[in-house]
Amino acid sequence: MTGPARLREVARSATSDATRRKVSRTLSWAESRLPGGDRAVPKFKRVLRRVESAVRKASTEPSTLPKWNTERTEQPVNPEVPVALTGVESFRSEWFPRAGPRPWLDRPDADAAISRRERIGEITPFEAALCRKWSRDGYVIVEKMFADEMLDYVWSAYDGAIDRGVLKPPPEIQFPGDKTPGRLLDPHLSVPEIADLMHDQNLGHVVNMLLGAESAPFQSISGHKASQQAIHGDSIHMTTYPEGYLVAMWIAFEDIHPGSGPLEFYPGSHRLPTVYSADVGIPEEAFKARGYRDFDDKYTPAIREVIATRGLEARHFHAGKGDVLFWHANLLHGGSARTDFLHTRRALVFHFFAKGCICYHDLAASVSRVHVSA
Ligand SMILES: O=C(O)CCC(=O)C(=O)O
Ligand SMILES: [Fe+2]
Repeated sequence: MTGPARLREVARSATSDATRRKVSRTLSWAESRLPGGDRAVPKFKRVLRRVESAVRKASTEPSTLPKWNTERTEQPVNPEVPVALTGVESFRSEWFPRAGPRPWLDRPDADAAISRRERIGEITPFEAALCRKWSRDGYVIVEKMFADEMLDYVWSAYDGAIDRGVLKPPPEIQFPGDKTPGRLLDPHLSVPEIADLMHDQNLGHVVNMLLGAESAPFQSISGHKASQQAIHGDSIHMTTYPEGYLVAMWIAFEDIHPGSGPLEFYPGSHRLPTVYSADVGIPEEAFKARGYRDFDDKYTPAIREVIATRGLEARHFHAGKGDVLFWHANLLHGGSARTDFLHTRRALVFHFFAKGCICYHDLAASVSRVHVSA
C-alpha cells in the first residue's frame, strides 16, 4: 500500500472524531510534503509511526478531546446605534456612542443564559464549561487543539520564509550573541500556512461561541522568544464598536518552559473598566508624533496601579505544545521576564473580531486594515 493510502487506512480505523480529525490533518501535511504522495521517505515513515501510535492510544483510552456543537451558527453583530465607517470623526473610543449590544458572556445574566443553552442542546457540556470560565475569569485554555505535526509544518513554513528573506523579523536581542528572531506583525500575509491555520474551523468555532457572534480573524503576531511586553489590555491597541467583540488567542508551538518568559495574565481583570487612551490623558496625535512614549509614560503605570490597588494575582501560561489560550479584549496580560536564555517560546497570536463591528486602533487613532481593504 502506498504512503497516503496507508495513512487513510489508519485514519478509517480511528475510534474518536478528534483522532480522525488529527489524523486527517497529519495526512494533509504528509501529502503536501510528498507531491504525488506515493514515495515512502523517512520523514513520512516517522509521521506514519506517530499516527499509528495516536490511533492505538485512542482506541484504548476514552477521548478527552473537546466536544463541539459544530451545527450551531452565529450571526454578525447588529449595533443598537448604527455608525457608518465613513461617518466616524476619529477612531478613538470617546468618539463612539456608548451603545450595545454587549457580548452575551459579559452580560449580568450570562450564567442563566449558559445553562439555558446547555439544557436545550445549543452548546455541549464541554462548551458550557468554557463559557462559564470565560464569563468569570476572562480566559479559557483548550489543551492540545493542534497536533504536533501540524504545528511543525506551519512553523517550518514560517522559518522558510525568514530563511528566504521574504520575512525579516527584528532581532530584539536579549543576550550577547542572540540569533533568535524577534516578533513580527501579520506573518499570515506572506505565509499561506499561517493564514490557513488562522482559518482553522475549531478556532473560529470557539471565538464565535465566546462572542455569541460570527467572527473573522484580522491580525497575527509570530514570535520565537519572550516578548517581555508590559501588562496591558488589548482594547487600547485594538477594539471594536460596539465594544468587547474581540478575542485573542495564543498558540504554543512548543512546550513552554517557565523561564522562557511565558504569557502572564490576571484572571477576572476583564470585568474592570476598560482603560483607553483618553482615560490616561494620551492625546490623539501622540502616537503619530512620538510612538509608544505616552503609552509607556501614562498607560503602563496606570495599569500597574490598577493591579496593585485591586490586589490582582498573576497566572502564567505554562502551555504544552498545541495548547491554546483564548483571552478577552479587556483581560490584563503581557509577557513575563525571560530568566532562562536557553529556552525559546515559539508561538503565534491571532486576534479575531466579530463581523458587523467596526474594528479600530484606539492608541493609534486609526481604523483596522481589514476595514480599509474590505
Ligand atoms: O506574547 C506575549 O507575550 C504577549 C502577546 C500580547 O500581548 C498580544 O499579542 O496581545
Ligand atoms: Fe496583548
